[in-house]
Amino acid sequence: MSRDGQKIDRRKFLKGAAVGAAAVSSTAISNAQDQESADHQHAPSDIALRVKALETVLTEKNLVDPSVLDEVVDRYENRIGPQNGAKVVAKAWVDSDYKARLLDDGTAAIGELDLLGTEGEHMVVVENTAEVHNLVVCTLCSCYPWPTLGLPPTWYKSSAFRARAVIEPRAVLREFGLEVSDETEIRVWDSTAEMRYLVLPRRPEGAEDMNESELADVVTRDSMIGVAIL
Ligand SMILES: [Co+2]
Repeated sequence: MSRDGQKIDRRKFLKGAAVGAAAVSSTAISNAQDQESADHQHAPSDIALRVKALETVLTEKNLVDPSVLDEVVDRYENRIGPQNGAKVVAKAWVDSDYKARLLDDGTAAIGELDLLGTEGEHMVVVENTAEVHNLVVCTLCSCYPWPTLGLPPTWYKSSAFRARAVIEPRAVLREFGLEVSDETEIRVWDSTAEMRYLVLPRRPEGAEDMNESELADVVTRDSMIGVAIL
């Protein structure tokens, strides 16, 4: 679907949400959802509906500009995400000079690709090797490098992951299906508002003949957080 098509759908949906917000009636909300189900596979969750209703009210009171909201949503839905981090990783794999710059000064090297931004102004890149496996967490909240990885997954924000990643990283990784041998050191990096981390995973076996863009396609979000390998 084109971007314009999405925007039209979004507008249509806002009208449905407005009905729900104004009436505060479960019947009105379920009608809005039924209407929406005709166009979309999944009806929105209750929280999504509340957000949309709030957006509608703010828009009607001229407190927010809906075109600005559309721009923000489009940015995080379509343009900012792990595909950006994957570009950084793939470039580091094929360009050893770039890799050296990336590990020396992540912020500058990611800036070379124009991939810095809000919630990712100061970046440190840590390299997985045969001896060291890196894992990123934010023990305090959910600091995460938005420009290179998009928005953090739910489990990253969970109190269980935040607490246990530091205390028992090997057990946590095992639960993600990743067995790290006892000989491999696990380094856990605690993100802050000032410093965000990106893991440079090891290039997978059998990827020797791939070009940079093919390599970018095999890099996963989880491998750049450190809960998976490639
Ligand atoms: Co945080």
